[in-house]
Amino acid sequence: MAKDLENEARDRALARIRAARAQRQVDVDGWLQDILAGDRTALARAISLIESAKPEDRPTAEALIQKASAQSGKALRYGITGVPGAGKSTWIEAAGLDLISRGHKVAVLAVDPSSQRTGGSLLGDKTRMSDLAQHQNAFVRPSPSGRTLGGVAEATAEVALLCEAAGFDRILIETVGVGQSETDVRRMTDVFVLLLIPGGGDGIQGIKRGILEWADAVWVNKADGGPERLAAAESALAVYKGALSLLSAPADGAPPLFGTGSALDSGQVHTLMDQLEDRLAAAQQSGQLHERRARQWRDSTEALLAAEALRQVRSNPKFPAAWQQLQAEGHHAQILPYDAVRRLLDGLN
Ligand SMILES: Nc1nc2c(ncn2[C@@H]2O[C@H](COP(=O)(O)OP(=O)(O)OP(=O)(O)O)[C@@H](O)[C@H]2O)c(=O)[nH]1
Ligand SMILES: [Mg+2]
Repeated sequence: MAKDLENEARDRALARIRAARAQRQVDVDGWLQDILAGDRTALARAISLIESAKPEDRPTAEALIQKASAQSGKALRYGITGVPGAGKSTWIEAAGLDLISRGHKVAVLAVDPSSQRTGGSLLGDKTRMSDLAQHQNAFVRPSPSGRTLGGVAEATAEVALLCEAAGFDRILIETVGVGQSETDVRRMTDVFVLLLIPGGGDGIQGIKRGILEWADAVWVNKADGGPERLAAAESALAVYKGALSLLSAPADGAPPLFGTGSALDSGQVHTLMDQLEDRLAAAQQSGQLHERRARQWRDSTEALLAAEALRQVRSNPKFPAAWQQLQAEGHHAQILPYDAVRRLLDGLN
């Protein structure tokens, strides 16, 4: 009798768990339906979940991303980088409005690793992009705090995917071009725009070599306000072209577009957008875009694999002692690093 009661209680508990699981399942599906139907609140909530630093939020976030990925792949992604204050947000607002006038729906995301320190520059960005932010065919999302579980770039890629599922067919991603983040952004965008400013010291303004090689368009911004500024912009562009000619052929095969202009001049931005959209259409036709995405997929997977392999090695119980011993002896014994790595890995097995 007692046994029966026990069994009954257990069955009831199991049924409750199953129901809760099913409920969660329904939630994810319903949630995704809302996102697909264009519900902004549902999208914003999903993005917050992706950016959450709580491990318990991760399974739901992953379930959403997984399901949403079936609806994505059709949007085109722009990456915009440049030194702080180059005019990226201003340019994006003009470019975004231009894309909307062509019938597109535009999502703007920002990767700003510094925002953790400064408390977020995106509040500023939202004000700067006020016309775009208020447009019904646009979605402007403040940058994640940098406290997400994975990297900021990974979170941005996931957010971009959700935005695609929500029907945004042009995703513009702003990143400050002075750190690692822009290389990550390059890995997830179909076209990469570098903004420079006139008179920025050595002309390439501390922009990393990788960015120089990968820019699809280089625009010296703030070429307005008089002949002196125009001349300064032209000379900045000349320095840049000089720097680029020292490098090997562009990694993607297509030489970058060069220009000077003003992000405050919508006509000039429109002209550049014409060229970029034409390029994207041609790359789609020729299969180049497909190749680029395949390469991006491989690079991202490789980067993840490297990080995961390192994590596994470090979590091996024998690792701390072996690592310490190697550090204590390796240098004095003049063991070459690759030899040290081999010995270390052998010792862990
Ligand atoms: N004269 C002129 N001013 C511009 C132009 N583009 C941007 N600005 C101004 O430059 C300042 C910085 O512009 P933002 O668009 O915020 O620059 P940003 O690169 O997004 O800046 P961060 O996100 O802080 O790195 C603002 O005051 C803009 O109004 C331009 O083409 N010409
Ligand atoms: Mg900005």
